[in-house]
Amino acid sequence: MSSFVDIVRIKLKAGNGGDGKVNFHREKFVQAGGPDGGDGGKGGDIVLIADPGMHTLLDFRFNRKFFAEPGQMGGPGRSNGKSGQDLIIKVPMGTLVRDMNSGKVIADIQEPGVPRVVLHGGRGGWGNSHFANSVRQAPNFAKPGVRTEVFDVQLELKTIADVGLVGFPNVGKSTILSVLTAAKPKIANYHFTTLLPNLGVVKVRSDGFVLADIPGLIEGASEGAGLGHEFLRHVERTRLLLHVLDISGCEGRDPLEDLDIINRELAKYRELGKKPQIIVCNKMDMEGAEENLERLRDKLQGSDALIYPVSALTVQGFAPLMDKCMEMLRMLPPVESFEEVEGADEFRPNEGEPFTVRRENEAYVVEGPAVDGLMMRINMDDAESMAYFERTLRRMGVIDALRGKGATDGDTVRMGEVEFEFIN
Ligand SMILES: Nc1nc2c(ncn2[C@@H]2O[C@H](COP(=O)(O)OP(=O)(O)OP(=O)(O)O)[C@@H](O)[C@H]2O)c(=O)[nH]1
Ligand SMILES: [Mg+2]
Repeated sequence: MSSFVDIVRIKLKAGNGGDGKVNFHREKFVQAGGPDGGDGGKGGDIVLIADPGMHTLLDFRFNRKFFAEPGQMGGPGRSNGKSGQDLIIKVPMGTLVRDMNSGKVIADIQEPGVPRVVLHGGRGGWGNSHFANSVRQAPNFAKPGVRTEVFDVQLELKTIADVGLVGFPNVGKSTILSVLTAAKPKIANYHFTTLLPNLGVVKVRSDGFVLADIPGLIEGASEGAGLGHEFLRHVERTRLLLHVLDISGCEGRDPLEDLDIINRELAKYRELGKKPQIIVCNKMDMEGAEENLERLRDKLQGSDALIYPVSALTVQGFAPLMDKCMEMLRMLPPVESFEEVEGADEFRPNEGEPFTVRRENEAYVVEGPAVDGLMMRINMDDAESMAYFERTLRRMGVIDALRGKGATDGDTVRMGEVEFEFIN
């Protein structure tokens, strides 16, 4: 039985930005040349793209970590570091990407071949050539590149197939899948042979669609009987249903009643009753099939029900059925989209308040992404870097905010690992 995976958790990380370079131009007889350290390259993005040839998330079972390449460090002579390569991840159409931390859907991959950046690579740091000015002619510091975080995301496959085979156990759903596709599902003469959907690709001339064999449903499935909820969830993720009946009634049930029972269960589970369906009368090779087919036709006369008699044993009756599926799929919309968070393609989960100031005992604590970013870029042992630090704090409004909270000269201010005295 082919394994089927519809939810996986993976780790994603965009590439770190490359560090800026500290370098001074050197030439023969020129003692101290100007600063010419280049910038670090940008880290690679994490890009998702829908591959119409992929139908499961199986590949992700064995490969769970996707880290894009970092940007390279800047070089001398103002040469910039190479950008890290984007990491392109192929997923099946209809894959939802959910951030595990916030629980939000950050992307809903629907269209084939359209790349979606879900995590942006870190910016490269500036080389020391940027920090020269009339006063500071030999800056011996540069900025490190922006470090990126690891994200835990869940991939959920929303659409499993275009067409789903539904019906009571033992009516021949798996057998139908096996005669129409290359799939080799387990077939046996007992109920609930199939416990996970099996998928196969049906070729119809130059076109085709994905067919799913869904485990058998029973009365009460919509209330959870016989793993009903689990199975109906799979039915929900198809666009068209083939409602399979054992029209011979060889198990002693009446196929006309079977049809009503399953349709009642479908109607009770969300919107499944509204999903378009074709009635497939299987086991036409058996005794009693013709009579039951006539009864069914009589009963449904005047309705717009579509009825196709077939035999999976003798492989008869499938060509017109497949043509009808193809025709209907062309008209049917894709499975409805889930709501994405606003601007999901520009997902920047780190952005909140740039910084906050709070009092902790005798000290003032400044926290937030803007401060973290700044702390990463400065070099505490370097006077010029510290001067830059102070100017930046003023420009960002941190000094004003501290003053607003009552900080006066000599008070202790803490940022990350560092403590210093407040000077207004
Ligand atoms: N005579 C006859 N037997 C069939 C036909 N199709 C399937 N069968 C038999 O019916 C039995 C059940 O077939 P499956 O394909 O396993 O049925 P299923 O609907 O997938 O059953 P579950 O997975 O238990 O829900 C097997 O013994 C098949 O060989 C048919 O067209 N004619
Ligand atoms: Mg089966």
